[in-house]
Amino acid sequence: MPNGLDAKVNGSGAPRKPSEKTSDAPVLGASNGGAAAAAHAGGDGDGAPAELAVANLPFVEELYFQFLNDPASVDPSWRRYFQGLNGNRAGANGGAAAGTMVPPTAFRRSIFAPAGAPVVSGAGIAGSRISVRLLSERVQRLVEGYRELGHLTANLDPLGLMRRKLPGIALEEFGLAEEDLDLVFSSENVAGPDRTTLRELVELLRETYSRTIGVELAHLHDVELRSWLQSRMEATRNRLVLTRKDRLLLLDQVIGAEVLEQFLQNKFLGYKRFSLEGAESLIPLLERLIERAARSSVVEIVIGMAHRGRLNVLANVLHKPAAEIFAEFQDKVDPNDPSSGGDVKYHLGFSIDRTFGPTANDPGTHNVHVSLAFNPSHLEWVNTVVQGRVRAKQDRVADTSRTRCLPLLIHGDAAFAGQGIVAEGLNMSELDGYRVGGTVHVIVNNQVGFTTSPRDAKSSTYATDVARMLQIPIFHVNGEDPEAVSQVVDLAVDFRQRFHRDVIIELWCYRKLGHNEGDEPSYTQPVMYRTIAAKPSIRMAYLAYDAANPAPGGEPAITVEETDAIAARKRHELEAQLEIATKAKSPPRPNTFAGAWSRIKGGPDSQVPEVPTAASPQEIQEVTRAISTVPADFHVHPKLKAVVVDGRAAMGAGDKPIDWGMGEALAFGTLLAQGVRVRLSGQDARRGTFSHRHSVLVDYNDGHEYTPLAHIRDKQGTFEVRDSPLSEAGVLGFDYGYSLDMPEGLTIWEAQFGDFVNAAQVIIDQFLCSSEAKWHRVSGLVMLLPHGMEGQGPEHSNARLDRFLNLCVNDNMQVCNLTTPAQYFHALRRQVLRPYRKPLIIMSPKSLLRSPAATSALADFTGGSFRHIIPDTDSPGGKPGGRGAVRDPKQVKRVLLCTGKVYYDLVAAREERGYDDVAIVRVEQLYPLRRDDLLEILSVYADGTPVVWVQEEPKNMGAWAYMNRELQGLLAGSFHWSCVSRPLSASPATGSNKRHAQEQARLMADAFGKGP
Ligand SMILES: Cc1ncc(C[n+]2csc(CCOP(=O)(O)OP(=O)(O)O)c2C)c(N)n1
Repeated sequence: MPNGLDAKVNGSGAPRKPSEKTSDAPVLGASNGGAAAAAHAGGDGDGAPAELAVANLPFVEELYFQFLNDPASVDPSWRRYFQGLNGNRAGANGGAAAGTMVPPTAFRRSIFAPAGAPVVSGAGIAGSRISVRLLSERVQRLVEGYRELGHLTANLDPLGLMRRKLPGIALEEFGLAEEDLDLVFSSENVAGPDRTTLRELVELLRETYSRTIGVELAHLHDVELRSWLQSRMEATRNRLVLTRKDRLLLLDQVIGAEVLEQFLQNKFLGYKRFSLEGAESLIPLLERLIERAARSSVVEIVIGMAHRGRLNVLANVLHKPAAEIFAEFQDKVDPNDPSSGGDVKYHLGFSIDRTFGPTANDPGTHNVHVSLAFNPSHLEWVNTVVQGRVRAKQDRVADTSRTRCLPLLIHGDAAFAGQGIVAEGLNMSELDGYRVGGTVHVIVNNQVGFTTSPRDAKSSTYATDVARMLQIPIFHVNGEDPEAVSQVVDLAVDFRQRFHRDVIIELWCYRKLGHNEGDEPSYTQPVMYRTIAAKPSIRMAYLAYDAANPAPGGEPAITVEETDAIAARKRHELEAQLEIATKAKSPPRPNTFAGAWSRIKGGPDSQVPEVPTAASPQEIQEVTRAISTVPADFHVHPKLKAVVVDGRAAMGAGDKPIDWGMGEALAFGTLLAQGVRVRLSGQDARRGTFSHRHSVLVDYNDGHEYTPLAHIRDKQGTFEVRDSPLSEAGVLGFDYGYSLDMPEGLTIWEAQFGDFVNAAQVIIDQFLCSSEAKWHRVSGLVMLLPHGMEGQGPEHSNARLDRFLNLCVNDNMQVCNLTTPAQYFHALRRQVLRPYRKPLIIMSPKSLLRSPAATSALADFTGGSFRHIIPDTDSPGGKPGGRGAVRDPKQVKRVLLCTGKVYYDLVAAREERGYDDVAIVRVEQLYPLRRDDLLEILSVYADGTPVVWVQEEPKNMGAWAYMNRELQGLLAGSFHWSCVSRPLSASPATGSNKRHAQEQARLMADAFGKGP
């Protein structure tokens, strides 16, 4: 029960005058019963007592909070009243919601305030008798109000056109009034003095939270994060005071950006360049960010960004010689050199070593390697690729704190709000398998996406709202305030380095021209573009800022003439670069295979020799011992022990045929023993979707984990197997990125079922299959895509082999559909041991994982190598003696050519039917196809023998179209070439198991061509 209703406020001595319409405060405060009586007496029939309006509300509000926390603590008559409130979430049980109800944060929103009631009496609080505590609480709520909502009143939009959906902050909302401004309050929990007037406090809060920086913190649950940010911002009023020299530097950078755009416009009129004009502040922002990061132990930065302003970033941040950019505009490609002209200029990457020397505050010299990742047009899809690259770089140098390598992603506002891949990347940021120590995101909010206005592009208040899912601050900053931009950069970098989390900077600016330079933006945004046309440039805005906010030390303001001189110098430099470009014959070739890549090749498959991939018996034994042994105090699940521990020990000893899971474990283990790093990520990858892998064992008693492959020998490669979040696109992008920067490792992404891989189609199309052609970037990523028609319905049957094969050209990928564990073993080892990097797409098995037919002998691991095509002589029944054996190739009447699981169906059918004149040949690697090997294998059969491509997929899927393209001409004249498959179909498979079986029987009958 408040006892201070008659207290004097801060010694002002003026008792609060109660509203004449309401009960006198001492009466209200005298007893709960009295108050309740007043409430009832004044009730208007719907439970809203008129007496509770205005001046009494603080008392009733406080009593109500008390009731919410402990219903028994208030007088029964009050309790009855509160319980009876319409819509009272406390409910009939009284206090059912106690502790969960959020008290109104603003006085005007009190649930007791009658509609339309004035918020405070005209006399103001200072003139009233009121509890010191209550008033202080209101001040505290005001402080919290600014911290939580101050961003809503910040001046962010340089165009001044932004319409606010939510109200701003006014004293009245918190039960305070102008008259209270000179009262002194405790300000202990705000940076600065412990006591201050409300006026000073409000000024500090406004400057910190509502000037030209808006910061969103309300979603942070972690008090440490909030307190750190609040104290950093409040202590400086969220402003960095820059010296004249600093300001000149910023202006130099802004002018550099402006002059480049204008130069390109003049010299290459009509060319697309996706101008940065209107957002030139991005350049000083990035410059400061890179330097700050370099000074706080970052040695490598990987940037991902789209087209907007990219040429400017390349020239002015990455220091790509302008002559190279001009040469690209001049389109100086050698039409005979397939490696030139792979992508448009505003998608190209570049890298540079930047050095930052000593300053007054930092005596050190800092080097940082900055790369801009190659990028497709597809906005935002580079995000997780960059993060994967950074993770690999961190792993390479054992940067366990992940503070030495930093991902920096630059986004457009429409793209950030619209593309779902953004959410996937953000969700991955705190997961052990994908963490990179925090990505710095810069959203260049030019308030339009192509021609689409924000109201049609997002449902949220800010383009950045999706990032509120994370415990990270979101800074919004007006791009025309250079000191505010510098301040948020410092906060962002320091936050990332300290808390190892993502951080968001939204740079509010505008787009001076249309989406590209040929577009007329006033067709769709006439009002905005009239405002833009009348606006002085960012350079002028900076100058105006400098004049209005004098630099410390009484230094004179920077003059227009000074900036004109800078601009003239920069134009002169660009003229010289243009001359170099004009004289050059062709642009320089991008440097591809340097550093970690110097040992590695891309290009044609035939130019890189095969390497031995068999393991020695000792290596097999060593790995077997590791994977079939657990610590003495580890309790393997009783059902697993026989399969994984005892079973794998027997396989490794040669006492049992080796199955798929063991074959894979031996491939991983032998590579690890050789020091190779192995990373496998995918949904449920640790156990394996089909419960065949069990790479991480979980103690049956207490749930702790043991990873046998991490215990092969003291010095071995790192084994990392990760259950991924339920994403295909984001995770595949990440692992692809990882493979780019871990060329010596084995990096694998596994789909739950291959059918889901098309959720990541952009990564496949824009990166995996085309990055070498476009950007000279090669990847050795392995994709495991469970594939096979096994009666599981349309979405658990088909990894769309046809689509991968359709993308194959110029040896850009390898596509396999393997039939034995030994083949899988050799394919994985070959992928790393051969100094050749190409994505390897494997249609991986499902039922074959447990099929006794699909096993291999130990000798196939200690000898042999990967086989592109396997002739019939290696099939069960392919050798003389067995039922259905092919005795003499010359007697063969039909050759069945197939790939993957259907091979086993054909062998079983041949054996069942006792045919001895049908040969079955397996194509294990479909692309690149060894056509000569195939011809040689077929050469033992008589001319004119029918060669039938048999596939279980519908005719418009699987490998038929591709094989037909490859072989029709090759076999013409020698063999009769045809196809047996399921009929053409829109859906990959039937949903009926019965129908599946019928189709399968039919397929087998057709394959042998001898009827059912
Ligand atoms: C995934 C994708 N969809 C569509 C496009 C076509 N497109 C290019 S730029 C653009 C607008 C982007 O707006 P915003 O993200 O605000 O960046 P801005 O161009 O305004 O800098 C669109 C839709 C694209 N490049 N990528």
